[in-house]
Amino acid sequence: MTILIRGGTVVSAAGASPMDVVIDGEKVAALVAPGSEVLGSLAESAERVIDATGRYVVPGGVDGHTHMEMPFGGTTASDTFETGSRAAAWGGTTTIVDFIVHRSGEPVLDGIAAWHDKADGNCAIDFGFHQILSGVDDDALKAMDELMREGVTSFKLFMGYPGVFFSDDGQILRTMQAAADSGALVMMHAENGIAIDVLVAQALARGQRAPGYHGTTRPWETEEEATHRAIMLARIAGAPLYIVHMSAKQAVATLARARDEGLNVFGETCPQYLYLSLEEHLFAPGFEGAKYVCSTPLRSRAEGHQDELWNYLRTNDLSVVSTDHCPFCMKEQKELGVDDFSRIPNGIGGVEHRMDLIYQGVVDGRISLARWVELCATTPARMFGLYPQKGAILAGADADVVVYDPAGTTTIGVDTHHMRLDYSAYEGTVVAGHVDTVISRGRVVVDDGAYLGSKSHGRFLRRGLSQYLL
Ligand code: DUC
Ligand code: ZN
Ligand code: ZN
Repeated sequence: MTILIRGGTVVSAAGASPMDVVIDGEKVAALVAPGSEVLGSLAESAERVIDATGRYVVPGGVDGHTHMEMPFGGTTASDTFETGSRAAAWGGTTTIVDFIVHRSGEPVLDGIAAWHDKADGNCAIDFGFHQILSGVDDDALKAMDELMREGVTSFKLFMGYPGVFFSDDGQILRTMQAAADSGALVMMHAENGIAIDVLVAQALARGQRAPGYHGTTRPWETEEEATHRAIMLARIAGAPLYIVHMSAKQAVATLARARDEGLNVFGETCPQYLYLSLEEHLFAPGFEGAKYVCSTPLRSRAEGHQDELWNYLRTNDLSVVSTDHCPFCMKEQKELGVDDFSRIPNGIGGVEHRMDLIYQGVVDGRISLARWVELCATTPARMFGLYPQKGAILAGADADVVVYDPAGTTTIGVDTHHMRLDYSAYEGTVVAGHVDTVISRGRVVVDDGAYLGSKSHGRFLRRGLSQYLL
């Protein structure tokens, strides 16, 4: 199908300009200056013309951190690839990169087949995989090369969750050394899980069982210490490092210092850490706080973490906003921890709302329009070896395009969202901006409030190396 998007303002990581976009089949064919003579004939031959007057035309969002159907915490994340990718599309995200699970002692290569079984033919938008490696051993190190050949070029390690996903410092160092040789990207869950387990046991012994104690038993020091240690190990190995879901301002300050010293290290944060807090959400009355149990935890607003994270996004000390989409329903899932916060499955669902919540940062004067696109599409595409196929509207790129109405508004809530989740972490929040039209590889999947996508549309993306490698 040929589509002409006319009259809009195309926004890239470099800025915004009035431009018409021509889509031919699955690809962007051309960007044309308005008023150009070629437009007349294009407008006549296009099978569909979308009037984007007064709208922004932006690259489809790239969410580099999701957990569809993740078995975790005694249950399984509630969104399947089908339901979660549909919700992502509704929110203007056209690519996800999901994590293949591996647990200590299991054969690593069993995971990729299981993830293809879940995702292939069930995903409304294009998707790639990262690989989790737990308790790294020789089998895991060998598997890394095989996975790289399959287009899985990034590997997540955990300094938290002892006995489940945890790797010790020697295992982390060996993985980083292998990554330094192969060009793989190591992603780190930076929390000192050994110390956290002591604090959790002590809190429970004191009778502190409510969800809020999930936050107080994971103090900022446990994130900052692990962040520092991970950076030092990466420095020894000479490997790049990407730290996921950063929430503590002190940890990001440590990352920023390392970047200033020239180390090739990067940080990601998520909307929940920019909007939600320990006091208002995790310590909400009764069991309400369970909705907000995730790791790293929400941080104190009184201590100013949220404002500092926005600043770090503006200054590029934080490079990417992902969602860490890992939804668990209150009923029968979060409820597993009704008497004991340490049994509440860790995770928040948000794949649908990232573009809108970060656009609100533009409206609030925290980041520029171009930075919105850079944080939500262009940098994640580059970071995970998908650019320029994804992350930008360029001739020859995949036609993943969102027509975004800056004058519209979006009301977030369980009655209107499309995620398979029986609550919303942002219930009642009204944000500026509205996703009008979403195009995934040349197919209109969301059109003015109607869903036109299909679960068989999304294709697996064999990713290249991170484009931030030196
Ligand atoms: N943190 C979460 O909150 N959920 C999934 C895994 C993780 O690291
Ligand atoms: Zn994590
Ligand atoms: Zn995660």
